[in-house]
Amino acid sequence: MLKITDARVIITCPGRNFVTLKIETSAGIHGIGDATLNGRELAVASYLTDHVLPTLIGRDAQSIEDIWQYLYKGAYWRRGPVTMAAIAAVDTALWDIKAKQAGLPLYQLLGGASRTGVMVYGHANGGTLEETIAEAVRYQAMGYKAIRLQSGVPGLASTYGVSRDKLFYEPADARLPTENVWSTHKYLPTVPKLFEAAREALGWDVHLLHDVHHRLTPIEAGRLGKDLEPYRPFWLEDATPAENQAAFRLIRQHTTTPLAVGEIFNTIWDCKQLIEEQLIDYIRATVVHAGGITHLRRIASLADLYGVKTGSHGATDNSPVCMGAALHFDLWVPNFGIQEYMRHTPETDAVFPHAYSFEGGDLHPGEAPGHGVDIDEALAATFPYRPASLPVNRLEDGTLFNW
Ligand code: EZ4
Ligand code: CO
Repeated sequence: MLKITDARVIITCPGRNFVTLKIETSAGIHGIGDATLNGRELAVASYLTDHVLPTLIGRDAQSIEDIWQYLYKGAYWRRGPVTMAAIAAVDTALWDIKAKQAGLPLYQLLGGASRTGVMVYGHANGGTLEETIAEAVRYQAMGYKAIRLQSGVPGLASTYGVSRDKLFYEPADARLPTENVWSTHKYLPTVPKLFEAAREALGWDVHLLHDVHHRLTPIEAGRLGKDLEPYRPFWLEDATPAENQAAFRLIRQHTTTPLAVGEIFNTIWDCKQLIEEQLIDYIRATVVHAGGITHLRRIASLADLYGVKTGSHGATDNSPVCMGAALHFDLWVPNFGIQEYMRHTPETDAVFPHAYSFEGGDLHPGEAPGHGVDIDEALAATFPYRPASLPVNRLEDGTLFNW
């Protein structure tokens, strides 16, 4: 028995907000888990502090599965991003503790390394096609084997994925939601042009990706996928909102461009049909938003049966704690595809000292016992919480649209 003696939530804003759960045990071993839900941080913090943590004190930290089931079934109100981020934080912290107790890096407990490193993709973006290509060239020079391309759309003031600060994209940039304007008609022809220019500048060895960010109808997505086929994209992400999983049938009928979806999914039920009908190629569920290592492992196992690979979300709002845990998962998972990697700022890296490192286009989780990420609480306390919201999106006539 390794008793949970204390558990608390730490909120810090070293450039952007992070919610971190720290669990302490009778043996003096502690573990941490990421609980950050971008723009809704305090809801998860309250869920943990007010409802979950009081039930954890005195429990055996070694009973990861039992605690997961207790928090999932015991809430009665199952699923949802707030609940599942809270469960993920507990689960991640408990895996951290178990691996530290064993004196092993977490990937060893999962089954050991299946590969030498975790291929990641970086984000090249710019206001214009030319700017984006120049950024992509820079990423290629840094050693990236895979690069996501996002570019501004002529005639639109702003769009998803184009940042002010090139390396460190963060869309939650204002106290209240910024309002963007969207036009599918203006956007659709720009992406094939971007990919054509990218292949010319970067060649054919590098993998190229694009995120539609839920802005197309299935038939529009089928058209875009078809137009991109000559440039062999690695994937087209979030082509259409996925509440309606069957919608992907229509996209599938029209294109061989590989499809990725799932960064906002929180359970296996969100992707069951997508996987079983082989409507997607990559599942983007991640540790912090899909119930932790324990649940993500189930999603990946289901996906493996149907030839679907993993491609976990790794934006800057997934804290280094999530990234560390995800990299152990990625190093082990048999049906690994790719891992998204948006770099954190130096301030964030200082608050979360970590064992993972980037080399030659891959990340490696390192050999430190646990998931290899910790939190410097004294430093974290110098960056107080600052409310921030994700943007909203309207069509040119004012109709509220998907962001
Ligand atoms: O918009 O993480 O692929 N990455 C993404 C991200 C998401 C943010 C939302 O918090 O789509 O940029
Ligand atoms: Co995305």
